[in-house]
Amino acid sequence: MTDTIGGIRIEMTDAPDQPAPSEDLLALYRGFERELLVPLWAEIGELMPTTPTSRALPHRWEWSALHQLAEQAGDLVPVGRGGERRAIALANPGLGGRPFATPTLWAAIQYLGAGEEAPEHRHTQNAFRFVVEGQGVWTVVGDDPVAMRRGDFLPQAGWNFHAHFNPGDAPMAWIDGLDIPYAHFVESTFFEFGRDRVEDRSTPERSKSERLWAHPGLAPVAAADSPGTTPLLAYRWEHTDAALAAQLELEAQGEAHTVEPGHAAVRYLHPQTGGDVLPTIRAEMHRVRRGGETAPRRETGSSVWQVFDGSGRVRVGDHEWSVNRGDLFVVPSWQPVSIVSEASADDSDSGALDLFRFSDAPIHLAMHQFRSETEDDKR
Ligand code: 1HN
Repeated sequence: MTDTIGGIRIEMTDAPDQPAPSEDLLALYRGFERELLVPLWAEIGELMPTTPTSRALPHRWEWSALHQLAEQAGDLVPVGRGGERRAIALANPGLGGRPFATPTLWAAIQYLGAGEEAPEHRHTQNAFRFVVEGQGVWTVVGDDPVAMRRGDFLPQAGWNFHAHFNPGDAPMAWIDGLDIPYAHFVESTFFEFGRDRVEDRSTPERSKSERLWAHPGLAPVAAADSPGTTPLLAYRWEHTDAALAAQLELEAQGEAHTVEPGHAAVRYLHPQTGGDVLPTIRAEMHRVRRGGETAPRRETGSSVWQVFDGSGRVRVGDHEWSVNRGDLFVVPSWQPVSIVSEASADDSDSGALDLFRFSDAPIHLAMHQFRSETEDDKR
């Protein structure tokens, strides 16, 4: 309930024992305003909702529209020092036009034409690349060129110098995920330019990081600890694909290692700690068998999903969309998400619906604020 005295809004709230509007009350509220004070009883409903309520809205972006605009940007807008990247961010319709996919996460499509280079720099924000189509760009992290190909997940921990170059004759697009909105909100951001041109244009199949770290269950004894951020710079699709396939094969043989029937999932992990790959970002790949449907699940914190393969329908809160390869959608905090794997209109895909997902779960876990729930948990 709101009342106004002399132009000042007085929140009466639902709290018991609120005084009737009076001249004295008006003087009190004017005093609050003059001294830049706000009484809790006027705000408690918004500050302490009984469950998380997000300003972010569920939303889907279609890859075809995104890609077409990125291509246009490739024709019209150069990439170089100053602008740094030809990255075009998803702006959640609930977040006032800022380049924020969710209150904590940035997601963008990045486009690099044949022969182009995105100059070296470093920032404290944590980042990753995920490749939904194409290949041919190397991201150089420090002095380690790392190939980018379809299905690869490439984490990029904060404060490492990095540049990208495209030595081939075809453009390439991918998605970037970063914790920019979070870092912006807590005001912890540092940024530095690196070399204007990275001289080493070698294009190794396997990066040094993979040669050292991409051996299951093995870590170099001499390696220093890198708490919170993975030293492995590329998680290759062949491994992710095999891990998901094995879960569904074992399920078909009567063993339950899936999240739920018909729904396999893996999480990208730090090889030294077994924890999440980045201090602020969790990343996973999900596979829902054709005809499968996931139970509604919700959790604290927000996530961004991208369809990697297949098609289907996705429900987030009271929004529902059909999704195809490359489409991105946002799940705000505590909104239930469920996924149905369906044949596409032209039935051209292989069967299962594969989805890449990243979230801010590590922040919520570190603060002991993480909760998740399915319909089953409530029974
Ligand atoms: C950045 O460095 C990259 O390295 C992508 O590819 C997106 C968005 C804001 C600030 C830095 C990249 C970015 C970014």
